[in-house]
Amino acid sequence: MKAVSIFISLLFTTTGFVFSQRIAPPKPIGPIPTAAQSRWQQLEYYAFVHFGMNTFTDHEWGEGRAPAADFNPTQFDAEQWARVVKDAGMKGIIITAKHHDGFCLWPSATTEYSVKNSKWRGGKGDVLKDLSAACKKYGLKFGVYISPWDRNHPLYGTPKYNRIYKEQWHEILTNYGDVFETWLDGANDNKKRMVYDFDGFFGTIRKYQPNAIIFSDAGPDIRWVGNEKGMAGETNWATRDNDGSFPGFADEKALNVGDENGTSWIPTECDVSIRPGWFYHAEEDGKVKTVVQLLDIYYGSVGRSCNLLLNIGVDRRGLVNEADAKRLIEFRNALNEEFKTNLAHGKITATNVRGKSKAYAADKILDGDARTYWATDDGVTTGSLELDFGKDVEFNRFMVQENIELGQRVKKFSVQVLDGKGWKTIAEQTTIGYKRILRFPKVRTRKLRFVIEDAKACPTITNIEVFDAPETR
Ligand code: FUL
Repeated sequence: MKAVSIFISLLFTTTGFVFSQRIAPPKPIGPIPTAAQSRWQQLEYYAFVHFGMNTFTDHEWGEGRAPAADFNPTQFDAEQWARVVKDAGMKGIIITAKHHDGFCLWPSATTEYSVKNSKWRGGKGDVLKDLSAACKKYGLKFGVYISPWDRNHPLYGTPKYNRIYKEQWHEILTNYGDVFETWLDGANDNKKRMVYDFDGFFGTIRKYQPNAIIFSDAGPDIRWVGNEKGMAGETNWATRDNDGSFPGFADEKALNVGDENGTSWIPTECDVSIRPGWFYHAEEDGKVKTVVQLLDIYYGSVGRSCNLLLNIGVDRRGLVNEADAKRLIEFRNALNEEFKTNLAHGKITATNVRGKSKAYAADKILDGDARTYWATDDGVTTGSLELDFGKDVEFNRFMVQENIELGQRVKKFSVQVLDGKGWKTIAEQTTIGYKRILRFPKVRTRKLRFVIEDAKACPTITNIEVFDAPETR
């Protein structure tokens, strides 16, 4: 009896209530995100902070020889970082707790090369303690990068170092509350060619914080985008063939676009710095990226289904420099202008609706609910939605989202508008994924068509929005 009732539901139609069979949702296709990956994807935009011994030696890659004592920020204030990041609309901070020079920003028991032997706060300071507390206070996620490459540790280059590195993760993941993302690269010493125990590293992270996302160029949870410019491929599959991959041997081209038929769900993260360098250098105060450059990065990352990890090099005072803070707020204001008013309202129809059911009807993409979606019948991999605004509207941005919980499906789509002579294609693209945003010259029209030209399986589209962004950019 129970089994039957699951399949029977009430459907409301214009003619009244009718009994109807519930139409089963599409079956997932290919790999799909874990709950942690889905939560991560929704963060979209968060901060990287490069801060450490390099800040005081003016280096990018310190050799691990500068005396620990030299780390001495004069006005260190993690809450100032958190306020700037929060006001900038970013969702969290990932800190370089240890860069290649091996200097630890927390008083690790694994080395003498840390804040405990610095002049800062008489050796009693702990950057991770202050920062994790500040993130908590401001409702931000807290994440950590520790470099496997360690140019200071005496055991580096021997198998014993793998234990040291795992112990460093253990300390970090058990002393500072929730860590949303752990970040590591495969950087290595050219001469020592340390053999890293990556499986052991990942296992340690999983053991102490199973919900933390693990970043490296080879995953396992999220992948590098293949460049440090903040630019995902125009085609960007969250799926990836990852067999045999390990951090440090990145196929940059393949990482940039993913693999259409990849066997793992490993979405992309775009790491890019707001200045030329990752660490703070006073001579770069005039080289902070412009709002226009940051918008290009936003469209090249978030606009291509990639999360944006925008780096700030905190300065020698231990503060986000005024020049960066100002630009981050200007960028936030610009984004607010870009996406001020969603103009996608009106009457919407579809060429095909799954089982003719209201549960998958075209209007599900206008309801602002990420859980509902328009879907077609199984096997129907092309089709379109037509939106009648009811009056002429002007716009130059188009946003579309797939229901990635059922796998990434769309391979090719286009956007058309009705002008005096008929339907005109204003944009054509390939993948969608979690979110795709297109920019094009302003159009004026009463009707818009969103056309799926090709998909791996029946499309599942959760959301469409259009915006009229300022023309000055
Ligand atoms: C790379 C490092 O070598 C750079 O210095 C920087 O930290 C960047 C984010 O990751 O692997």
